[in-house]
Amino acid sequence: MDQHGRKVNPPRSSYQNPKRIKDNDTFSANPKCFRPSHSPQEGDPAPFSSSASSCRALSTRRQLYEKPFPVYKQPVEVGSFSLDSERRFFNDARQIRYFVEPHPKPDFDLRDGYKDRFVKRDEGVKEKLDHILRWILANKSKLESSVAAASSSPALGVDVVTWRGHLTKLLTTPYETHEGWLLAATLFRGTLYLSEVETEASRRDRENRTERHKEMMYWGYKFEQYLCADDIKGSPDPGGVVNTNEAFCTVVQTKLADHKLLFSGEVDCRDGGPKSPAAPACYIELKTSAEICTTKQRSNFHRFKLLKWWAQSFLPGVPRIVAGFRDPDGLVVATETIHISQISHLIKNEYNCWKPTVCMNFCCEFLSFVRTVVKEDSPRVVHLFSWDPHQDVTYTVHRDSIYCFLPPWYVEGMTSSITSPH
Ligand code: 0WD
Ligand code: CA
Repeated sequence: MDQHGRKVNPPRSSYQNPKRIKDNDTFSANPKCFRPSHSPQEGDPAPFSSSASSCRALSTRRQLYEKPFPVYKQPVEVGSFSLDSERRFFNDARQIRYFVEPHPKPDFDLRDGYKDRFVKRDEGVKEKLDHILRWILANKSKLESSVAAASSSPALGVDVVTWRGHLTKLLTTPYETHEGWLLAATLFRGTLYLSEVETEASRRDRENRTERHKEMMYWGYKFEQYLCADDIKGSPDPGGVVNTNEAFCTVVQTKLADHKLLFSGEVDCRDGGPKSPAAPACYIELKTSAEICTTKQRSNFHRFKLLKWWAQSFLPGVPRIVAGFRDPDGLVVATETIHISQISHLIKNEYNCWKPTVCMNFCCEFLSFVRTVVKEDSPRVVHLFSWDPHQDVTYTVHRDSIYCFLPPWYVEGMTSSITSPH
């Protein structure tokens, strides 16, 4: 089903009604390698081979994931939270912003304010899953009461808790040729928590960004300021300060095949119109990109940028992106609305292009792989999953290490019957 509840065909990279689609993923019996088989067996009752518990690696080869689109339930917003200008957490929507339609011929100067009206979040501070965990604790009784009725095994009623951004990285992995990733996994009270660990290469890149790159990173936030108002009837304030500590995050629940997911993602703004749909369908993702002047540039935009844009917004059920195309001096020359459901059509004439089904099947099978590997339920144990381009996903196990990421206040708050003040 799409965001409006209409039924759509599976290969169109949209959401599905799980009751209508048969989940028939199977895996090969190779004891050292966790690979999806090329030809799923209809009606196979066991998703894994009996030797799956000894799997050491997961292949990321695209061809292995060219299978029917897996069941991906329409994401449902179960809550939201805000981070203020000092990065303080609030269990409410105070930071939400409202989309204001730009002039068809905008003249936004994305460089404006870079030196004098920019407060940048300290990227050296690793927040891990902390904000999501705060939200879970603040909403613990609400989450647990919906589980009690279902009497399913994880105390929280979900199999996986993570950031949307981490899932985006998983979705794009089969097509990624430059940047690897590290994902820490901990099983706690039946729920798997996934938290990214910065790689050495990514830390080096972050610490050695050029002045030009730093300024261009600001442009995306400045574009948001030109299109967003703080109040439903307000206007954007391009003269204000851009502060990247501020965030509004949606928390959604959905299901990818048999994995119940709870994740949070930062949302740029919402449609505040009287006919706007309920969240997450009212949300709008804002993006900037270099203006497209040649067919080669158009092809690259389709093949590389739209993959990331699609993955990021498809996951939480955000239906549209408003893109600002800018010249090399940071002047926005055009804006365009891109509907997520149309992206698969936009790219279909590109040779050797990415496929939504490969992204979703890989993510699904990565989660199944993690499930077969991580058996010990303890906040003190971290399985560190590691991937580099052109390699398989592998892992190492760490006990009481620097990789532990579930904080004591969360472990205690979840274990006690009294709701924590965090
Ligand atoms: O600890 C970590 N390794 C990460 C933490 C990695 C990714 C995100 N985060 C946190 C950040 O605190 C951020 O507030 O998650 C929040 C956003 O989560 P997300 O929605 O799961 O992340 P993602 O989809 O990668 O990014 C969404 C937006 C970005 O928009 P664009 O249009 O550029 O994709 O969140 C912003 C950015 O505006 N963003 C961040 N803001 C501050 N710090 C960060 C970050 N590290 N990453 C993305
Ligand atoms: Ca954005």
